[in-house]
Amino acid sequence: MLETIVALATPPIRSALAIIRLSGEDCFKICSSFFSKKINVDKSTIIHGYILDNDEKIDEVVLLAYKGPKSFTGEDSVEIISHGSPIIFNQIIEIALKNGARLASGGEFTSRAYMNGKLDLIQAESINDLINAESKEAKKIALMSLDGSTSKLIDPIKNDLGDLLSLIEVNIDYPEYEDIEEVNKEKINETMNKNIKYIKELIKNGDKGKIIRDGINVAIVGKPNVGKSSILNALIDEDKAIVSNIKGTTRDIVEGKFILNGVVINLFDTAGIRESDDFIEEIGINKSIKKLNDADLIIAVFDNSNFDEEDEEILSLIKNKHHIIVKNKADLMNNKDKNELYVSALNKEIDSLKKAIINELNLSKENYSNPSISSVRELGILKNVLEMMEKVKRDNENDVSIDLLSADIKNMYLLILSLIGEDHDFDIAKEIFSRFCVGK
Ligand SMILES: Nc1nc2c(ncn2[C@@H]2O[C@H](COP(=O)(O)OP(=O)(O)OP(=O)(O)O)[C@@H](O)[C@H]2O)c(=O)[nH]1
Ligand SMILES: [Mg+2]
Repeated sequence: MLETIVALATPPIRSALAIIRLSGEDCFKICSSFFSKKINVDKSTIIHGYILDNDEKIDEVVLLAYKGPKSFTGEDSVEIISHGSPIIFNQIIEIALKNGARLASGGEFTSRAYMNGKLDLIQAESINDLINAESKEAKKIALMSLDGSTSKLIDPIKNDLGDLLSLIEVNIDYPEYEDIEEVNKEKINETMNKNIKYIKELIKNGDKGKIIRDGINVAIVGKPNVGKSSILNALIDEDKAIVSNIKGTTRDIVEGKFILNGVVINLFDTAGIRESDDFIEEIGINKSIKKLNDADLIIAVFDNSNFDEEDEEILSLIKNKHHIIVKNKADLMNNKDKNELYVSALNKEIDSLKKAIINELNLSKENYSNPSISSVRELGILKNVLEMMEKVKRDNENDVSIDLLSADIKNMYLLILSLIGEDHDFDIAKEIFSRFCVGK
C-alpha cells in the first residue's frame, strides 16, 4: 500500500489562498482526523469547514475530496484551500504529517498518476513544461502533450513494429499455422521504409517544437565598439547593457530575453573580440568565444569602420556556425549594399534583424499549431530508433536472417514503448496473443 503524501501545491509565499494537496489510500481517514466535518469516503465532495489541531481552530478552509480513480493521481486525493499565510499552510501540513501523511518528494503526485495509468510518460513530462512555459506557444505545445495528442504520434510506429514483431514470432514459433502472413524481406523493408520516413518527419517537427519549448540561445559577437550592447538593448527594449564609445566596455556576458513569434530568445551580449593585453578583458574575450561556440545562432556585428584583421577573425570564428551578419550604425552610412543587412541600434531600427532571425530559425507560427515530440529525452529515443531502423533495413537488404533481425526489431519496439513508459510490462507472448488468436 502506498503511503499518503502531502505537499503545498501553491508557492510557499504569502498570498490570498494556498492549496495543500494529499493523495493516498488513507487520505480521507487522515483528513477526517483534523477536519471539523465528516468526509464522505464514497464519493467526491466539496466541503466547507475548519482545520482543527485537537480543539484549536487553525483555519477556515474549503476541502475538495476526490474519490479515486477519478482524481489526478488516480488515488483518493484531497485539496485543502486555506488562507495563504505561511504560518497557516505550514501548520496544516504539520498536522497532516502528525496524523500519518508523509511529505511528498518533487514530482511524486505526477509519478503516482503515471503509475496508476492516468498519464503516460510523455504526458507526465509535459506537466513540467506546462508550468515552465514562457510563451503562449510553449504552453500550447505542452497542453497538446498533456491531453495525449503527442503520445498518439507514436501509435503508428508502435502498431507497425508490434505487428511485425508478432508476425515474426508466430512465423518462427508456430510454423504449422498456414493462414498467417509470411514475413519476408519485402515485408520488413516496407515496414522499415514507411517508419523511417515517418520518424524523420517527427524529428524535424520535434526540433522545431524543442525551440518553442526551450527557447533559443543567440550570441551577439563582433569586435569592440560595433554596437553589440546597443543591439541587445534595442532587441529587448530595455537599457540593460552599458553602452559607451570606449572600446572594451562590455567584459562579462550580459543576458537579455525577448519573445519573437512565440519563441523565447535568450540573448547574450559578449565582450568585443580583439587582441588585448588587459588580463580582465582577455577573460571576457575567452567567455565570448565560448558563448559563440555554445549558441544556437550567432549575430555577428560589423560597423562602418574599416574591415580589418579583427573582423577577419570574427568571420573565421563563426563560419561553421549558424549565423546572421549584420551591419550596425546604418545611420552613418551613405552607400548601402542591397545584399547586406543594416540596422541602427542607436535609432532602434532593428526590425530587419528581427525578420532575419525569424527567417533563419524558421519561426513561423504555423509550426507550433501541431503536437510534436520535443523533449530531449523523447527526441533522443526517436533518433536512436531511427538509427536502428536504418541498420535493420541495411541488414535485411544484405540477407541477414529474419530471426537475427527480430532481436533488433524487438529492441526498437521496446524503445518506442519506453517513450510512453510502457516498456516495463512488455511481454512478447501477450503481444502475440493480443494480435492473433493463436491457440484460442
Ligand atoms: N551612430 C550610431 N552609433 C551607434 C549605433 N549603435 C551603437 N552606437 C554607438 O557606438 C558606441 C559603442 O556601442 P556599444 O553598444 O557599447 O558597442 P559594443 O560593441 O557593445 O562595444 P564593446 O562592449 O566595447 O565591445 C556607443 O557610443 C554607441 O552609442 C548606431 O546604430 N549608430
Ligand atoms: Mg558592449
